[in-house]
Amino acid sequence: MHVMSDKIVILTGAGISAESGLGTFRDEGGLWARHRIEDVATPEGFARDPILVHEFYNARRAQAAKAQPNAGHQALAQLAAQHPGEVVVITQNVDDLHEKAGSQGVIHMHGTLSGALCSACGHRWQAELVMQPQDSCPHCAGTTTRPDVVWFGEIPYAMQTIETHLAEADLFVSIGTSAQVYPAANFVQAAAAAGARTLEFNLEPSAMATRFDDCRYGPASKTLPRWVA
Ligand code: BJW
Repeated sequence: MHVMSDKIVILTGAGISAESGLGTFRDEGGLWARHRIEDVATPEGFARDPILVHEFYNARRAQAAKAQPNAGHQALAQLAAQHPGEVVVITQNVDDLHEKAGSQGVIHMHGTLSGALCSACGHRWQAELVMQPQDSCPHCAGTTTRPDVVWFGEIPYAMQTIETHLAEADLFVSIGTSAQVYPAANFVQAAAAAGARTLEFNLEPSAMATRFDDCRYGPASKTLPRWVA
């Protein structure tokens, strides 16, 4: 990477995992073309039909377990190795491909497929590969177990930590996100307001493309290794 920066804050979205075989949400043929958001990605949908929601996430958990990181994930892990202590990865993704590539301390603002959450007491634990609503909570024995992911209308994880990172960023990089979902879509503005340079990687301009200082278009498995080299 040619730009010397003190703190590099990276936001990733579904596009970085697309070339690992995990579907995006809003691209043609994406998850939201085949499933109704209200049914599978809201607390109300889960309350109406928990079995349907578990089927949706069980299938994605099985797919993610088999997936391997691509050159884009690997480039970000390499970047962190080249700049020790200076790179923060915030992901909207619920897969673990950044970790499989060697990234550490990844902030999963929309939760993880590997987590289970008790709707009754809020306890969290490691999910089985196949989850069911009647799975018993190890803390309160409640039987309203859900995937530990953030649905519409819920508050994403680690927001205070993220706000601090954005305020301290010298370079903010957004990768493979359509920037249609808040609060992540606003991170570019927060980082720019705090004085960071901003850079977007995507196949095409995102909804926030005009807010970035610089944009690189193409598959992340090609553009990121080129950037990091
Ligand atoms: C490639 C590529 C390749 C493809 N290389 N690129 C009205 C106005 C403003 C806000 C709201 C509003 N009404 C409601 C809201 C809030 C709402 C919201 O944003 N709604 C919008 C629809 C308008 N947001 C919320 O409810 C959030 N909570 C919240 O706001 O709480 C209030 C609060 C916040 C902060 C502090 C205090 C209070 C929660 C949002 C939860 C989102 N959950 C999901 C599901 C997670 C679990 C799961 O995975 O199932 O998160 S929805 C889904 O969208 C998932 C994703 O993380 C998220 C973003 O999607 P992403 O990653 O951008 O994917 P795509 O498919 O959209 O885009 C892929 C991109 O990759 C494309 O651009 C491609 O071009 C590109 N690409 N291949 C590079 N090879």
